[in-house]
Amino acid sequence: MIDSVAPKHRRLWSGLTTDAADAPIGILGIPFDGATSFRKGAASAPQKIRSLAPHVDRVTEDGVLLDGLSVRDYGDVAHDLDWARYFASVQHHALATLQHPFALFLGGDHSVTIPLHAAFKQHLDDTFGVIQLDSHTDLMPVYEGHKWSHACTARRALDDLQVNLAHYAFVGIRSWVADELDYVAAHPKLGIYSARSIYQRGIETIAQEVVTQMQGVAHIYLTLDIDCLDPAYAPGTGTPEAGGLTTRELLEFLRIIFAALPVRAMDIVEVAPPLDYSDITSIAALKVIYEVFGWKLTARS
Ligand SMILES: [Mn+2]
Repeated sequence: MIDSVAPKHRRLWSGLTTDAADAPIGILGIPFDGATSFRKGAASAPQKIRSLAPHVDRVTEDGVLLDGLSVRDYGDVAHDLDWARYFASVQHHALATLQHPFALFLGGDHSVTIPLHAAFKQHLDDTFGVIQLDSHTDLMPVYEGHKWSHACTARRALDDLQVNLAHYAFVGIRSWVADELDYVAAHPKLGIYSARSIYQRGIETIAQEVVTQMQGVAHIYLTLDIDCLDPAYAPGTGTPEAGGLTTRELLEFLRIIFAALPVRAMDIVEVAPPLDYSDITSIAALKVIYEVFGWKLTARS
């Protein structure tokens, strides 16, 4: 009889899950942190975030009831010690997830975005724009001997997938590898929105500038490296950088972007539960996810 008193939402994704092929949202976990340069732990993020979801009811912060929304969770891409084979598997499973009108991917370190971007391009059979929330630009051609380092993610999209420089926006930047400065100086069309510019001019102004930059882009992929947040708001991440965004600023930025632009796919990467305190970082990711659910639901109705 215990079951009868358990709230309805004490289930995966607060009871919103379905097996329906036409669910508005598809979810895929990529528990991989083999490409991190500093501290590991991101591999356990998908399961940690899922485990926290049943503690949240199916309501957004503005009181939007999510009962009209369903999500299909494909689980996690199974581990494989062969890196190339693993990324091929990620791309394959991402293609299935992208059959849904909106795809949400849970990393993993930021290298997992490399096969996710490849899947997005393959699915669209078209080019796309990228909004990268991050303290780092990840613009290294090679890092620590590998082109698939999490420090190379943006460069893979620009060099290998021919994403238009003018359709790539970096938001929250405050840390560089010295070599990246030369690349940015030589490619002024890239949109660089520093953490300092957000502090000085306000997140809404910066969000509007990103909307202007992306005007006319038909498909947008949003990659959210949780280290865009200040370590006070997201201590559980492999390469934290002081001086970042608040969780409130992140939510307000995303609210403007999702209202104005065709974001078709999104990942949340670099959440590292073993490095976290009191699950602050996973809870921030979960907050973002439920707000995204709400924006996608209200956009449909
Ligand atoms: Mn980063």
